Amino acid sequence: MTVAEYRNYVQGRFVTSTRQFDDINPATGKVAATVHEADDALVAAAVDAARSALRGPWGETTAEQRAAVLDKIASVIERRAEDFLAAEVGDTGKPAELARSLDIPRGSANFRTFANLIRATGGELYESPAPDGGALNYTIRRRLGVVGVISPWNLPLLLFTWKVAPALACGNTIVAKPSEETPGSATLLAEVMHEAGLPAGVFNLVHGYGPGSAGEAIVRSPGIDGLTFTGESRTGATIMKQAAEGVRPVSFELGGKNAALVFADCDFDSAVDGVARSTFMNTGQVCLCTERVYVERSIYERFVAALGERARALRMGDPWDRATQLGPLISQEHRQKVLSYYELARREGAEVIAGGGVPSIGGQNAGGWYIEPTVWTNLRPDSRCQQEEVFGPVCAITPFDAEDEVVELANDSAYGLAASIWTTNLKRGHRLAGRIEVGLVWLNTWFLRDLRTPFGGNKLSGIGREGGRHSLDFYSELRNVCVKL
Ligand code: NAD
Ligand code: 6OD
Repeated sequence: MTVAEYRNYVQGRFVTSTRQFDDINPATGKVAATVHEADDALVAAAVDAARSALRGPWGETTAEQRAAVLDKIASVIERRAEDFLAAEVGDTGKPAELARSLDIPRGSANFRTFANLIRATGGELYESPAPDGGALNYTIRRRLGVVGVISPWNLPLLLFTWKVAPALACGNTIVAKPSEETPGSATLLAEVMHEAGLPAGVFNLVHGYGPGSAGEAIVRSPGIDGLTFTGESRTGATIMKQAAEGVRPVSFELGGKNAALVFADCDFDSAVDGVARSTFMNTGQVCLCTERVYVERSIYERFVAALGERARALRMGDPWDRATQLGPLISQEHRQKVLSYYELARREGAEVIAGGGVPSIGGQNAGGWYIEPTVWTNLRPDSRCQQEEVFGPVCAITPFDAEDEVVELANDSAYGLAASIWTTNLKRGHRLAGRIEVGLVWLNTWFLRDLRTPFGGNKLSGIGREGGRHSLDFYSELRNVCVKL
């Protein structure tokens, strides 16, 4: 098996370093690549390169010119889709079918969306009263500067490009770090940037870990004008403290402990399908995944049986096998964490309806970090398993009797990212959408995205919104010009 080599990309050149670490394929437990870790000096060089590039031709580009570059990047991603697929599946072990239908198309769609948006975005204009005549106030949009992008491992290409694309659309330059677990698709993206003719220094990629490594070096660098981060809430809190130095803006997409509310009048089969997908997709490693399911009592027993059945039927194994529905967890360490919740749930009195352990997988995937999809009942609302984000293929089901009661249960969380409501009573659906303390509500569906809509969370789940013009508002600053007429 060939072991790939992932290098940093600084000032338009691929750069090695003296320190390297292994990138493990979670579906086999074997080394997939060697990654060159950027030290403080290389991160500083990347920040310098990004700052100089702001003063170069990129700083003078029009929105139309940048949109054309973004479209070109999208086209190259589409042409190299199979390379991205191999990198993404090799780094995450997720089923190739999932990456083919979700992660890879979103990589290019993120660039196309923000290309179209920046072309169409205008400013505000006010005709204002003023002594001796009037005044005209208008806004112009100017880039934020050098943007630090730090992203997680669960949807590597999707989440990385979700931030890189709007940052470029607004005319910024970038120093970006993908997760140490999933450096592959970001490295390919650097090749794409090179091929698309992005001027040297506009996009810089550094590899490494968080604390004491490239992540912390980006955050601490005074040359970074704004930070956009997706990852754990705890990491967000650490980054926020460091970003306070220099009063730099942050955009945070953080953890979740998302609820599904299932009413007796739902379309039963599609609710079971939807909750199963929202619990188990990507082996539960999506920030939007459902971990708490509240089901109206009259259909509770039937729902528990049906979801348990779904969990037991899921096929795990080789990500390249079309029959595989569930990949491994990202790492041995993460599997240990999820298994510790499986143990804790038992101590907290859970009844284990399905799963709860490690499956036996043979062949070349015997060393992968697979785990059984799991369904719990009988957990108290204040139990740790109902309050803490597990980030694995698991949910707890709880019965409810009344609408007010389920709203209170859903809102009993330190997180506030997403919720899904399953009911054919649309009046009730709209009413509840306004009462649940989250940034995203899906009614009779889940993870159906329009990239123009605001995306983000409340409480521990984040700060700010990205998506559509909300991304442009973070990655640029508005300047008001007042003209006395
Ligand atoms: P993580 O916070 O451990 O790491 C995310 C990134 O931050 C990685 O690149 C890591 O190297 C870096 N990092 C870690 N500590 C750092 C520090 N002190 N300074 C600078 N960089 C640092 O998160 P993860 O385990 O990669 O991802 C899983 C988490 O991300 C889950 O909590 C999940 O809910 C959350 N997430 C949220 C969203 C969202 O949109 N809200 C999307 C995806 C994932
Ligand atoms: O769809 C998106 O734009 C997005 N940011 C999804 C986040 C998923 C979390 O894991």
